[in-house]
Formats: sequence, structure tokens, C-alpha cells
Amino acid sequence: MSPSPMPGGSSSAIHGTAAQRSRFTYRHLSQLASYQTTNPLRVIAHIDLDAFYAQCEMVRLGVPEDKPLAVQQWYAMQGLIAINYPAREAGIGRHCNVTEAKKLCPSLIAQHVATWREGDDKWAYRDDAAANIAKDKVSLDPYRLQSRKILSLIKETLPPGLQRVEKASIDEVYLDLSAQVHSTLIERFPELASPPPYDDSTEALPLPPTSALDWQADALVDLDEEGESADPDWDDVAILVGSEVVREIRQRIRRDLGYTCSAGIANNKLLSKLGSAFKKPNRQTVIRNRAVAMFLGDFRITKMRNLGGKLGEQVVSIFGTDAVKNLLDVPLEQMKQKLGDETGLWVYNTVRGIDTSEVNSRTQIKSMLSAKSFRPFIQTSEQAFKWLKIFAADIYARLVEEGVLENKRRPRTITLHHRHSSQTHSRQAPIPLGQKLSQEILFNLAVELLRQIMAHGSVWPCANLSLSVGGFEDGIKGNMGISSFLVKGEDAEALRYTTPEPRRGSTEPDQTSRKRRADDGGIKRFFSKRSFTDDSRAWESGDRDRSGSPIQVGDEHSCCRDPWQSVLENHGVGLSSTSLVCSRCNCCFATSQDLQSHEDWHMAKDLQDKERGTPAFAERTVAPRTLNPKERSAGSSRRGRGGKAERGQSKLKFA
Ligand code: TTP
Ligand code: CA
Ligand code: CA
Repeated sequence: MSPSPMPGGSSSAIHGTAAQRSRFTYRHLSQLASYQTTNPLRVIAHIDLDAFYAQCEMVRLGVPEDKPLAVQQWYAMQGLIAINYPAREAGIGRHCNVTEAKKLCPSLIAQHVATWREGDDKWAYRDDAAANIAKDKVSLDPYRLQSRKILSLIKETLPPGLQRVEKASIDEVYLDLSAQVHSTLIERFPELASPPPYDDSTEALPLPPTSALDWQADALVDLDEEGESADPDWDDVAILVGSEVVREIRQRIRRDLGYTCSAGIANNKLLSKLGSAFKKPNRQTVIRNRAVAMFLGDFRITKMRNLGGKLGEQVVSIFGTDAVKNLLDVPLEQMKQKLGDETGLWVYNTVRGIDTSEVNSRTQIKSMLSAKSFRPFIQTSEQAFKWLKIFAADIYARLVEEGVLENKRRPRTITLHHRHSSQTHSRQAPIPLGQKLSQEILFNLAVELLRQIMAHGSVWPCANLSLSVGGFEDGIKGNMGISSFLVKGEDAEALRYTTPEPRRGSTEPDQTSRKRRADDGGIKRFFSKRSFTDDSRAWESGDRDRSGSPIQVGDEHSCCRDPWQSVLENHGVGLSSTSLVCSRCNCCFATSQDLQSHEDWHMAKDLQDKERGTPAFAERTVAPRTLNPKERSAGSSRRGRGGKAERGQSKLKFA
């Protein structure tokens, strides 16, 4: 990427006498190069695709940008899962089903997601998918493919060796731009490369050049006059360089792939994520250090990362307010006293916009799951085998993405869960080493596991099947001797080994996992695995939670109260009242069948989590609620639509 010259920013313009030095030191500057996470000069970006699945369909179908389009999943049960911005203009939201949406906007294109179909071994776009919930299973492969292309383009745009990219969900990434910004600063201001006076890295830097910073089209967060009157410092320059990088990435994504996205650029992940949602669509928002207090002042704490769930509710009930600006008055000691040391400190920092979590490009998934709930139930092994074939194909495609073909990573175990009336049976086997992993191997193992379950007793009708692989290991490096091709030890046991049967009709964790849960104190206990404030979305294999674990994939029942509710709330919409509420997550359902399917999903998820020894997600205790009109308008105004002239476009004049 060729750096554009800093406006008026020739190196000779650097100034600053002994009395006028920067607030930052040579050490701060050098810490940029090593991605030091507490560095005040650090530059983090969050990029989130606008209406992602909807844009994927528009690009695929060649639909013009101004045409309303929504992506549909089944007919009424889950309604619309992605709505493009022209359709949102017509008042369509995720709460609508297709009929309601078409009433609001007769020209709406409602495109159903691609599906796998019982008996077929490829996913496809099908005109009759919406009515075939029983025979079809959603495939997110088309969206994963686009997601991969976008990710590759981002990596290509960033300089090799100076990039750190974390895929946070199917449609978002975090970038730590610090090292790249460091190199650009040194290039544009060579004086910065000279050793510090007296070789003392704690010496202050000279001030940046006497020029205005050109913020171009970025949405600078407003500041009061006092905030703007202070001279710009190197943190402002660093974030501006980061913002240029992000602008170029966004332009390339648009030009080469046809997608618009929004971005936030700030000092950390917490703020950059709030920034990317601040002005959607197709905008980027810069939150300079000097603007943080002002920016966060109007937020409600429950809208912040990791505070959308139980912890946020607890904070609100303890301190009697959800306004960040009021929580700033709570002293650290009091936070710690009420919430515990670790959590208290974390909340105290969060309301101040302090976050030192790193952008982790090494996040790796730990398991993958493919599942289907059957309504009507399936009755024969032939039917089950057809589904196992689909699961094997689905998982294999995702394994290829993880680098299984290049032997980068490979799973070591495969597990099948089978639900018959109120009983769930599970069988697990190691995946033999020594052969290249293939769809057929996975399928054969799955069939063998099902046979074992069938040998155990009555299994039909079957309400739910799920196949998962786990125990990922890095690929074998170096020469593989003949011995590595001989299946031995644990692997030789592959098809004989079975996991202990869970208690019949029970989803209770065993003693070990229960103990692990009890030990899992501290702040992590609050973080919902599927918390949508963290936005580690549940909709695809690459999605990870904070601990790097994958979340439910590709199942129709990937909906639970936490994500849906918070998303609806984000869009200023309340849930309609219904008596069918899941007791685990308070998700609402229109029919008892839908509720039953959803409970099956919980069960499969529990079983999968049990293998990992982690809770499915923090249980929610609050009933669904409808936002009042005030909250609704607060929610929607926060998401602003641009248009308004931005303050501070070229405001930062040097004295
Ligand atoms: P989001 O990034 O939350 O939403 P979005 O990209 O559709 O819209 P925005 O412009 O506001 O970012 O989710 C990314 C994709 O994940 C979305 O396009 C479809 C899928 N998804 C679901 O399938 N169900 C859901 O409830 C949500 C929230 C998303
Ligand atoms: Ca998005
Ligand atoms: Ca997203």
C-alpha cells in the first residue's frame, strides 16, 4: 500500500521545543511495532460488512444496490435473517416474516438461503426451500465463501509481515494496525527514527507537524470546544494513518468484490467495535482518544461488548442505572466490592473505554458441529444415513477451510448424538491417523457410530441427529515414517471405543463438567458464549466465542433469546408476546413444534459443550421485553445514518 503524504506533513515540519513536547515518549512509539496492548498510540480497527447475507445474494444475483432485498430462512419460523438497507428504509426488520415484509415493500426480493436436501449430496439454491424445513438443512457455504474472499483481500491489502488480522465472525474482522502505522510514521517523519535524546526512551517525542489533519470523509466523533482546542498529538496522527488504511481496504472490497462495509478505528477492540456500528452503512468512524469520554457518555452499558447479558443486568440492578455516564461516578473500590475484584475492575475499565485485549490472529476453532432436528421424526436408518452424508459433507467443507488438506490442522475425534423420544444416545470415536481425511471417512465413521447406537436398543423415530468433530491438533510436521501409517494404540480402538452413555432422558452435565463449571469463577462466567454484544456470531463455522470455541453451526435452531433479542433491541424492536417461551434462554416460539426443535438444539449444544467442559452459554433469567418508544428512538438514533455534516473534518489545526 503506498502511503499518501501527510497533508503538509514534510518531516521538516516536525517541531517542538523543550517546552512543547508530545505527551508520548519514544518508548510509546517503539511499542507500536511490537503490538503492545497498553500502548496509548495503538491503532485497532473493526470492519463489519453491511447487511452481509443480503449483500452476498445481491452480488450473486446481480441485484442493483438500490433494490430492496432480504434473506429468508424458512417461511414463518425464523423470518428474515438479513435485510439490506433499501429494505430497512421501508421499515422491514428481522422481526418481519416474508408476508409482512412484502406488505411493507411489494418490490422486495426475498431470497431463501441455500439448503442441503435429504438424499442430495450438494447444497443448492432451491425455489421450494422455504416450504421444506423438514427435508432441508440450511447451508451457509455461499456466505462462508464470500467471507473468505473478503478476508483474503484484506490480508492482501495489508503489508505482509506488518499485519495482525482476527476473524471475529462471518462478516467481521479486527485489525491491529499498530505495526503498519509505526512503519508509516517513521517513513513520513524520519526524525522519529533517530534515537531518543540521551538514549532515554522515556523522553517525550517532539510534537507532530504544524498542519491540519485531513480527516476526509471519516465520521469523527464530536468533541466539545475544549477537546478540539488542544493541539493534535501523535495519537491523533496514528489514528489518522490507521483510518487511511481502513479507507483503502473498504474501497478495495467495494471495487473488487462489490461489498460495502462499515468500520471503527480507535485505540482498542471495545471502541473500534462500537465505532463500526455507529454510522452504518458504508461509513467509517474514528474515535480519537480525546473523544472517548464524549463518545461513550451517551451509551447504555447493556449495549457494550460482553454487557448485553447477565453481567449488564447485574450492573444495572446494583447501581440503579444503565447510563455509562452515571456509572463513571462509581469508584473502583465500590465496583470491586459489589462485583468482585476481577469483574469490578473490568466494568470500571469498560465504561471508560479501556480495553487491552489483543487482536488474536491465531484463534483456532476447537470443534465443528452439523445437526438437524426432524419434524416429522425420521423413521429409518436409510433416512438417517442420508443425513449423515450431508453432515459429513458439511463438516468436511469446513475442515478444508481450516487447512485439513494441507495437513495444517485435523480433528482427532468424531461424535454422534441421537435423540429418540426423551432419550439421547451418544457415541464417540477417534479419527484414525495415517490416511488423508475425506468426506467418506467421516461418513463411514458416522455410520459406524449410528450402528453402535442402533445396536444398543430402540432408536426410531429419531427427533434429532448431530455429528461433531473435535480435539483439533496441528498437522504432523517433517517426515512421516512408515509407523505413522500404521494404525495403533488409541486409533486401533477407533471403532471399538465409545463414550459413556449419558443418563437417559437427561441433559445434566456429569460430575466432572459440573465441577469445572463451579470452578469457572471470575468474569468469564458472565460472558455468554453466544452473546451478540460480543458479536461472535453463531451463524457459521468460523465463528468463535471469546475462548476461541466454535459456536453452533448451520443448524436451523441457531436462534436463542440472547442473540435474537439483543439484535431486535438493537434495531429498536420488541418481541411479540407469546406463551411459548424456552425456559433456558427465553426465546419465544410460535408453535410448540418450534419450541421442541429449539430445545433439541439446546440439548445438542449441551452435549457438545459437555465434551469441551464448558457451559453452553450463561443462562438468562430475564423475560423478553418490549422496548418503550423512548428506548426505541434512542436505539435508532444511535445508529445514525450519516448525512449530517460531520464536525471536525479538518479541525485539528496546529497552533
Ligand atoms: P450482522 O452483522 O449482525 O448483521 P448484518 O450484516 O445483516 O447487518 P448490519 O449492516 O447491521 O451489520 O450479522 C451478519 C449476518 O449474520 C447477517 O447478514 C445474517 C446472519 N445473522 C443471522 O442469520 N441471524 C441473526 O439473528 C443475525 C443477527 C445475523
Ligand atoms: Ca454486519
Ligand atoms: Ca457482524
